[in-house]
Amino acid sequence: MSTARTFAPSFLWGSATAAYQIEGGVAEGGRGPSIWDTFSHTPGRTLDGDTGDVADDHFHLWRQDVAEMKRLGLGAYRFSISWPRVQPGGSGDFNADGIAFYSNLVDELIGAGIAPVVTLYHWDLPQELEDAGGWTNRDTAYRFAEYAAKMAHELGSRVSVWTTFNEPWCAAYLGYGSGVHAPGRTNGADALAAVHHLNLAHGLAGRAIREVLGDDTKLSITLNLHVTRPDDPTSAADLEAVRRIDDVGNGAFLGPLLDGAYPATLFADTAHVSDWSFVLDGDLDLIRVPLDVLGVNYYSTGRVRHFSGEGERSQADGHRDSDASPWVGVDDVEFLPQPGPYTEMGWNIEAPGLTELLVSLHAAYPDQPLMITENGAAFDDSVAPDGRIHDAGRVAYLHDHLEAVGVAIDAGVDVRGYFVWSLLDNFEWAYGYSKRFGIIRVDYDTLTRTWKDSAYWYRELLRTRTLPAIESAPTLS
Ligand code: PNW
Repeated sequence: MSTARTFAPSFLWGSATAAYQIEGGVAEGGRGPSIWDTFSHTPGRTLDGDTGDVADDHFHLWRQDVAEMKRLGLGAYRFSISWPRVQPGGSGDFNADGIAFYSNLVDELIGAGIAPVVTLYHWDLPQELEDAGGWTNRDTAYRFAEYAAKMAHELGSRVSVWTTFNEPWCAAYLGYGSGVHAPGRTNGADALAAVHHLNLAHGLAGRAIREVLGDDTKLSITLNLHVTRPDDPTSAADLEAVRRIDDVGNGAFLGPLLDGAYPATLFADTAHVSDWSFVLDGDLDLIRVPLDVLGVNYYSTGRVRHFSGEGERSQADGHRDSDASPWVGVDDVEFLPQPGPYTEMGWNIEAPGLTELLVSLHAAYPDQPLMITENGAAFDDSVAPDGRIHDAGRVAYLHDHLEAVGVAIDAGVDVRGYFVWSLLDNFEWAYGYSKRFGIIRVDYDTLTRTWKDSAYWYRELLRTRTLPAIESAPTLS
């Protein structure tokens, strides 16, 4: 039995979305094509050939969506800017209509008392830049910094937090390694080059934003950090497997962003894939900019063991099947199925993993404020005969993970806020519309928005700032 828990008045409560997942309007208002338009329109890339052409039609329904947020009582809204909407080719001319769309959205949010938390890149690279090499091309990092500076200039101090990237891990390893995300390339060396150029782009953009807006501006990046357990904690080989996944998955970003260096072991582990000659003198100084807050996306955990090379290797790492692995250079590690329960994504539910992650981040970076920029769950949310959506599984998931955040706060971790993924059901990348993460249901035929029980639950939580007690308190492992 847990007891009720009240969060501090300064704790930021929000919900999150991403441009390509909700906007639609892909050929409207002067928007250029992105790698996700190309990818989703390529047969076989997304489930049932789903695309973001219409999505939630947020491009037209944005005022209504902000009204829903206001009804929910959100303190903040995390959304992403579609780069090709504001700069169709990724370099050169900007598109005034595209910029106006986001400027109006920001004004509407502020008018509703909601703090805009902006992400500059949630995976929708302008196609023209991909044609020139995408994130394997160092030049893309400089183009990104120009785009960032322009947006800082246009939206200015109306934006509460500027986030450069959402999950560069996905952009690099799923986009260029396993190929299950756009641009769908499967080359380990390219994926590592993408990792570095995304890091570099973060540093260049962070500096550019600070130059435009001054030191008061709040700068951030959001990472999906991997909580990975050894199958046998007494096995040195399994612990080594965890270390390798940790380096490729977490250290490749945390290292340069917060420590000013890549883990030396990462270079050694991936030497057979890449010589990392794309890391130039001075890059690491450019990448490390003080982060006002580090965004943490958390959904699930992983379990690995050393793979001896014999028999079939299990790859139950929660990623959609691909012959190529996103774990570049890590050939002797096996991902094992986790015990349930699971969400519809097949991801295991393990709230204490979030406490663990936050506590370990705080131990490594004691002065670094943190924020949960995504947490949520896909469930089959059918509409009940009473017309409501009784998503008890999602309510339990959100409750237990907020409890896990509370436990971390009690342990001294500086967590500034929490954003539910997602405000609306939306285009779940390679899974198309088959997975629903929203606290608000979207009927894809009528585009009608309907609050699920979780939305009513979240509204009450935001009103009281108090997480009610539940019968089965999550236990810390
Ligand atoms: C995040 N993985 O994606 C994204 O930021 C969202 O756009 C997305 O809708 C949400 O989580 C739910 O999937 C991820 O394979 C996609 O580890 C894949 C992974 C992690 C996060």
